[in-house]
Amino acid sequence: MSNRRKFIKSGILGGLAVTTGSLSTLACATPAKAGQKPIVISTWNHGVQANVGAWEVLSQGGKSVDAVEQGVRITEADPNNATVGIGGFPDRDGFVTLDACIMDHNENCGSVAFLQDIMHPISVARKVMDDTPHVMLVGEGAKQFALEKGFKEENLLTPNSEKAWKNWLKNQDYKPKINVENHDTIGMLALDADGDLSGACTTSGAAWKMHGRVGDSPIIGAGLYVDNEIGAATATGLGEFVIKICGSHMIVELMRQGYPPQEACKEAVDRIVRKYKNNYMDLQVGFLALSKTGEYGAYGIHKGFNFAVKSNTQDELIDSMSAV
Ligand code: SD4
Repeated sequence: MSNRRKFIKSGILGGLAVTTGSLSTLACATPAKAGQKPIVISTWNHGVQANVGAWEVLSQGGKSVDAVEQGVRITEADPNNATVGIGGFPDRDGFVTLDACIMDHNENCGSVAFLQDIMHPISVARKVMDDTPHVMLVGEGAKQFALEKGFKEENLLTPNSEKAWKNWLKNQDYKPKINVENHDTIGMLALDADGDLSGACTTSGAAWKMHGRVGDSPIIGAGLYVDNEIGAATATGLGEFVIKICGSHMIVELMRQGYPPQEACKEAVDRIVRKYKNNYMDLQVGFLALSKTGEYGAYGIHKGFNFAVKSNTQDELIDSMSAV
C-alpha cells in the first residue's frame, strides 16, 4: 500500500475514533502499524539531501543523534538555501541570526538562539547538550561558547541574501508569504537500528524579522520534541504560532494517548486553526512526527508543505495533507 494511501487510511480510522469515542477507543481503533527501522524524515525539499547525510550514519548502525546532526549540517552549509545557515535571509537590520536545537533518546537537549557568524548552529547546540550543564545559550554568549569550542567565525550574509534584503528595504513590508522564503526550516527526526529516537531543527528564522526575534525552532517543546518511549515531532512555518500551542510537545503527548503520528500532527494544526481563526489563512505551519515504531505522519495548515523520507525501502518526497 502506498504511503499516501496509508495516510488516508489512518486519517479515516483516526477520524472515526475521534468522533465516535474516547481516547482509549482511539488507541484501540488505531493499533500501532508496523513502521520502519532505521528511518529518517525531514521537512521540505532540502530534506532529500539532508536525509542522505543522516542515512550514512543510520545505515551503518550509527546513533540517531549523530544522524540528525550530520543530516541537517548539509542544509546549513548550502549557501543557496535562504532559510537555514549560510545564505539565510537576514533580519530587517541586515544580520543573519540563527536558531537550532537537538534532542537525543535520553531526553538530553541543547539549543542556541540568536547566534551570529557561525555556520553550523546545530553543532553548537550539540556541544551545549554534551559539554555544558545548560540547555540553551543565546546571542553573544552562544557565539563566545562556539568560538571557545573551535567553531570558525564567518560572514553568513551571501551576496544573494544581501541583495534580497536591500530589495526588501525598499518597501519594508513584513508579511511572511505562505510556503515562500519564511518556511524552509529543516526539522529532522530519526529512529536508529537500536530503536532510539532523536531530532534536530535549524533555521535562520523568519526573513526580515525584528532584530533579536527568536522563533520556535530552538525552543524544546515548540520546534522539536523527542520522547524515546513514544515518538518525536518537529515544526516548520511561522514560529510564533507553533510556540503559542507548544506544537511539538503537544504532538508527542497526543501520540502518548494513542494518536497515530499523522492524526497528532493534524490535531496540532487544527488547534491553530481553531484558536487563530483570523490569522491562519495567511500563515503556514507544518508538523512532522515519527513514532517509536517507525510510523510517520505530517500535516500542514496549507497545501505545499512536503517532507522527505528515507529508509531501507523508501526514498521519497511526500506532499503532506493539509487543513486548507
Ligand atoms: C521560525 N519556524 O523562525 C521558523 C521559520 C521556519 O521555515 O520554519 N522557516 O519561525
